[in-house]
Amino acid sequence: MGIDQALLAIDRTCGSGSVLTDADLLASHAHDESEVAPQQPAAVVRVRSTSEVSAVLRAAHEHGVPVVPRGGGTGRVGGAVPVQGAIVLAFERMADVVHIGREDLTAMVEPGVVLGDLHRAVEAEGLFYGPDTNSLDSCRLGGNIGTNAGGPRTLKYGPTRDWVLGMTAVTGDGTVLELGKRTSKGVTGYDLTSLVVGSEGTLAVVTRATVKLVPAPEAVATLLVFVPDLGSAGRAVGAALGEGILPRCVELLDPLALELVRAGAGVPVPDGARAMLLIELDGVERSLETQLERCGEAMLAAGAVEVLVAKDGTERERLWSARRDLSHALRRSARHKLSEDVVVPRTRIPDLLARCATLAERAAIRMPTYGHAGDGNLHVNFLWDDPAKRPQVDAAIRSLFEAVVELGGTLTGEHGIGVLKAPYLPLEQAPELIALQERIKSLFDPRGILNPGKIFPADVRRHFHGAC
Ligand code: LAC
Ligand code: ZN
Repeated sequence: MGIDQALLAIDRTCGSGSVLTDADLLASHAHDESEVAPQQPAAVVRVRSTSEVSAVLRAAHEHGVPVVPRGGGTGRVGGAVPVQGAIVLAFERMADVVHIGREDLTAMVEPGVVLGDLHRAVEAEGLFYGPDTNSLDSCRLGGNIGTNAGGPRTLKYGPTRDWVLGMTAVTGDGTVLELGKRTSKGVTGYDLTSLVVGSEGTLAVVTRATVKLVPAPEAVATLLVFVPDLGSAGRAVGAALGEGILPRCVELLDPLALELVRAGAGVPVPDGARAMLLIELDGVERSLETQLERCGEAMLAAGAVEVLVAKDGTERERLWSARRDLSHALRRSARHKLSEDVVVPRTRIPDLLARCATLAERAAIRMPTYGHAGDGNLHVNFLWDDPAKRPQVDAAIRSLFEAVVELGGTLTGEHGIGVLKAPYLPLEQAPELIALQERIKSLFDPRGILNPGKIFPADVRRHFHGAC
C-alpha cells in the first residue's frame, strides 16, 4: 500500500524512530480546537530539518499519501485535522529562534517556535513582533504563517503576513525553495511569500522564516471601558479611532458576551454596564499620557459609565483576563458552540450586530458576539443545547455569511477557511477565482497531497463529508 511504502522510505531517510504510530499520539494529532470531528492520521513524523521535510514530501508525493503540517493545533476551522490516512508533520523539534538581528530588525525562526516564546525572546532585546493571537502560549509560528494569524494588536500592527519577509518552503513534490527576502525591503519577482502565508498548508511547508521586528514601544496602557448599550459602544469605537490616535487594540464584548463572563471579568462590572471595550495604546512615555487623556475623555463623551486604566503588566493582564478566556468561557456555557470570525467595514458593525440579533431570535439560540471591533473583525458565536437545533444553526450561519458579504465584508478575518467555512466560500468568491486558486495549488502540489480537504468546497466534500 502507498502509505506503507511511504513510511518505509521516510524511516530509511530520516532514521528509525522518526515515524510515530502509537495510539495516544495519533489521537492527539487527530483534531484541532474546532468542532470538526477528529480523523486519525496514519502516522506522525516529528521532523528536525528542511531536508527531512523534503524527504517526507518526496516519499508522500511518490506514493500519493496526504501530508498535514501541524503547528500547535489551536486552529478553529479544522485546518490541521488530517484526512484519513494522512501523515502529520509535527514541528516540536524545529522550535529554535535561530537568530535575532538587533540592528537589522529581523529574526530567523523555525516553524515550531511557540509565539509567546518569540515575543519573550525579541522583547528581551528591546524589540517587538506584532502578531498576538489569544493562543500565543501554545500556537506555533508555522501555524500562524499557515493561517496568516492575527489578534487584538492587528489593528495597529497588522497580521502575520505583514511581518514575514521570506521563508524556506518545501513544495508538494519535496522541492526546497527560498522565497522572499531577508531584508526589510525587496520586490524581486512575484511575492510568493505573501501567497504562502495564509494558504493553510495547501501550497508548501514552511521550514524557516525571516520575520520583521520593530523597536518595542516604550510604554503601554490598557483602558477597560464599560458602556450602557451597544449604541454607546459604537460611538466609543468611532471616538477611539477618531482622535488622531491609532490604538493598538480596540476590542468589544456585546451585552451577552459580557453577561457570560461577568463572574470572571477580573474586575467588578458596574451596574448599568451592558457592553465592554478594551482599548490599548502604546508609544513613547510622554505621548502615551496625551493619548490616554484624549482617549479617556472621548470614552466619557461617548457615554462610558466607567473607564479603568492600567499601565503595568500585571494590572493590564487583569483587565485582559475576561477577554483572553472568552472563547473558552463561551464553550463552557452551552453544550454546543460554533464560532465565526467575520469582518465587515468598521462602520457596518451596528448593521452586523442588528442582523445577528434577528438571526438569534429566529433560530431561538444565543449569539454572544465579541472581538476585534477596531478591525471590524467580530467573533459571532452560536450557542445551543438541543442537538435537534443544528439545522436552524446552520441556516443562521449561512444567513450571517450572506449578510457579511452584502455589507461589504469577508468570511474570515483570522481563522481561515479550513474545513468549516469551505461550503460558504462561493458566497464570497466567484467560481473563476476559486478555479484559479485550485490551478495555483496544483503548480505547488501536483499530486494534491498537501493538506487536502481544506479551503476548496469540492475537495472538502470529498474528504470531510458528514465529519463536521
Ligand atoms: C479570539 C480568538 C478566538 O480572538 O480569535 O479570542
Ligand atoms: Zn480573534
